Amino acid sequence: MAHDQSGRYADLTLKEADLIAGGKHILCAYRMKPKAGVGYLEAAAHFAAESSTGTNVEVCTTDDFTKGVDALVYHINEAAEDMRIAYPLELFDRNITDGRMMMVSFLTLTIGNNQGMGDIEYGKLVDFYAPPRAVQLFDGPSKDIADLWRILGRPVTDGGYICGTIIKPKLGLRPEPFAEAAYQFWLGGDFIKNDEPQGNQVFSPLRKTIPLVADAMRRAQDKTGEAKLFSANITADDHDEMIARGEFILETFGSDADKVAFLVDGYVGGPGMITTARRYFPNQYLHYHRAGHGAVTSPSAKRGYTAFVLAKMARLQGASGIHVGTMGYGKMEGAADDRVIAYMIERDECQGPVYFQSWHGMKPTTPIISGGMNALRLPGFFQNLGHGNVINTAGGGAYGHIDSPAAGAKSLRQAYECWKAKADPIEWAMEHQEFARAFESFPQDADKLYPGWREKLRMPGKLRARS
Ligand code: CAP
Ligand code: MG
Repeated sequence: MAHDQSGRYADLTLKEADLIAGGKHILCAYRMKPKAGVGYLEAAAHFAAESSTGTNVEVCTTDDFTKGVDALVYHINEAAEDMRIAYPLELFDRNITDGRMMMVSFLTLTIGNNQGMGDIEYGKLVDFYAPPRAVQLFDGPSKDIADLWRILGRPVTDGGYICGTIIKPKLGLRPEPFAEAAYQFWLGGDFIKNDEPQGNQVFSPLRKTIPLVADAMRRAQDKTGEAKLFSANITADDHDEMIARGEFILETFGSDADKVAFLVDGYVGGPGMITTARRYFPNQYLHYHRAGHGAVTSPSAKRGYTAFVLAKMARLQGASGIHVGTMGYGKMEGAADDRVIAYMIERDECQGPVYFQSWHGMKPTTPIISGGMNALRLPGFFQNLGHGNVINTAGGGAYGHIDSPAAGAKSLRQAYECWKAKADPIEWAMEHQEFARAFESFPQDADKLYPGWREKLRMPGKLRARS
């Protein structure tokens, strides 16, 4: 067991407001519980020591300067498991090439060794505050949703709902059926992403699939007269492999390369992959997919960090968009008040669960709404969020529509328009065929969300929607 270091690594007289006004610390709020028998402040101080300048004992090499950069516990509330630590900015590693901060260093300190300490039951990062200097020292996004709205020919503020899908099945399509699935959706929708495991499988080599997708995009644009968007997965272990994929994709899309986003699996891949994409391809929209994050962000996981923290880190790193879940309306874990995740990344200032954060003009990160969504679930989702300036990708919701992927896409857009018009969804369905057919495509959802829909939509003479 560590000796009590609270004399050095805790100062409960420090005021949060003063630390924020000083601008010299990153503040972190944890839900922390010590192991049985360990005092709360003692555990907290050891946590701060291990996360900054210390270890479990005093070391003789420590000098006065070292002590000046200690992380300090400045607030504890044992009953609420609330522990807050101030990390001096000097603790964080900076690039030798350009002096900027790096997210790996933030992670290594704030949720590094402290995640496995013997005297800590658990410690989960629930919020952090980045002072103006730290916001300046992260890349932030280079492209944002306004760039996509511009390509789609829409207003660059409040350009509205971007209707998207994920090519499904998740794996197992060869190049031709893959490109055909893309074409069929683009006849009705705006945006397609690779599903996160799709890359260069032997049955669907990237060098064969991507040219067919580029051709499908061109044909869909010709047919509809509308611009289309594709988010291509360039996730790979190797930096050079990511660049090779990205360059091949841009070259292949040629004059449509501006319509390509790059998808990177930032949780499994880590900040290095996100920064590779952000810095090497600054002209492309960077799509942060977070597969695997539930291992640490799930409310059932007591360690790690929350989905809110993940999203906030993603904006600092430069993600143009990140998945934020469906706030309880889709298939993935989530709750209505996950709204704050979206608000934090899209606004210039926002109150988080603990800290009020200003972004000082850093570009926004788009909330990407995905996971079990379909046209029937969208009106409630928009009602909860309060706006529709998002990218929504619905795989099952598009390819599961009984008429066609294009009809699935149209049903999604009609759902957005229904919410915008503040219309009753069943009434709306009577006037909008694809939306009406979504009720028949997803009858379990329809029964749950719109009881009585069968009678209302199918009563003889009442189904005004064309069939
Ligand atoms: C959705 C999805 C996304 C999830 C990830 C999937 O497909 O493609 O990866 O949305 O979760 O594989 O599940 P469906 P999150 O539309 O068919 O459900 O967005 O919460 O990170
Ligand atoms: Mg997926």
